[in-house]
Amino acid sequence: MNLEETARKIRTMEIRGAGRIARHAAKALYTHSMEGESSDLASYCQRMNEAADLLISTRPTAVSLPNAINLVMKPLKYETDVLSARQNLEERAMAFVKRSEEAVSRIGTIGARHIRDGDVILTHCNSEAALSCILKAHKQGMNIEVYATEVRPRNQGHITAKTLSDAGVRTNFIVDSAARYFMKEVDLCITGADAITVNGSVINKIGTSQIALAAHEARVSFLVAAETYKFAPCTILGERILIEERSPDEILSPEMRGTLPNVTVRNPTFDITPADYVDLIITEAGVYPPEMAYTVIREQLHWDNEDMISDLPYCEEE
Ligand code: RUB
Repeated sequence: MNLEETARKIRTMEIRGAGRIARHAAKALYTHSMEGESSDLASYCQRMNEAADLLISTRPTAVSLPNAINLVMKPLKYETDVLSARQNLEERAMAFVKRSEEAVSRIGTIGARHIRDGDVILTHCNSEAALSCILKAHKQGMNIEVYATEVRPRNQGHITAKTLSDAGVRTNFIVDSAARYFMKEVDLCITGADAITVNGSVINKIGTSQIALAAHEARVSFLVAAETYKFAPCTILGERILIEERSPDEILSPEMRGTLPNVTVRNPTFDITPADYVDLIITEAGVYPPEMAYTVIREQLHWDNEDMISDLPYCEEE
């Protein structure tokens, strides 16, 4: 898949989910580097910077995207010749893809330790990292049952239900608004994350914060499964994560909206769950309470590198 095709598919959500978006962006940079004809370093850098900008512009919330691009692109500025620049960038891109795949698998192993035989688990949206924990527990022979939400308006819950069903996991498929109703039957909630701020707030699919609130009220644990590259270094500098708002067409057709002249349809794609409602964040580097987000950013993302701080272009004001 070339750069433009990847960018289009991320924008239209054919490629979706924070981890997948990051891996596809890294692969697109790899392909773009391989396919290019730049004979000098300056034109190669310009070409790759334009590619990075295009990828960054596709979706604004998942921090995995700028973090992946950052990891692949940033060392370019220290290169002195085009041949090694290309080779090193391509190696970094493929290393990121490998690291990301391994992280999801490792999160499954670590996350399964927090699931007990007989647990009923609620999950929201379609998260590879959250599913990795659930599927690992199932593979280990635990008798678990899952509540999977529908996830209006894009119905990502259908993918989750299909994955769980194919794996033989007993699954209840519910509308989003039924989450609180069923919470009394749930032992544990596990969701993924698109971004985690320095104060431990979790940005994930719209509706996540309501589920966390219902879990808190029912004294049900709320765990977040997320690779370390979902943590947002820019939030250390006080920046906020931009919450994507998608087209109202995803909720009501233009024809239907035409009959409702006084109605504005709002379609925020993600919401923010404050750290108070998150019990634990499961990463490939181990589990952390949300209060330790700063440590994760510092130790796992090496944020204190001057360059990284000085020109982080990837977070915008809410
Ligand atoms: C996907 C979503 C997922 C996170 C984590 O939203 O909110 O829960 O991205 O997923 P969308 P993963 O469908 O709008 O991209 O664990 O797979 O990275």
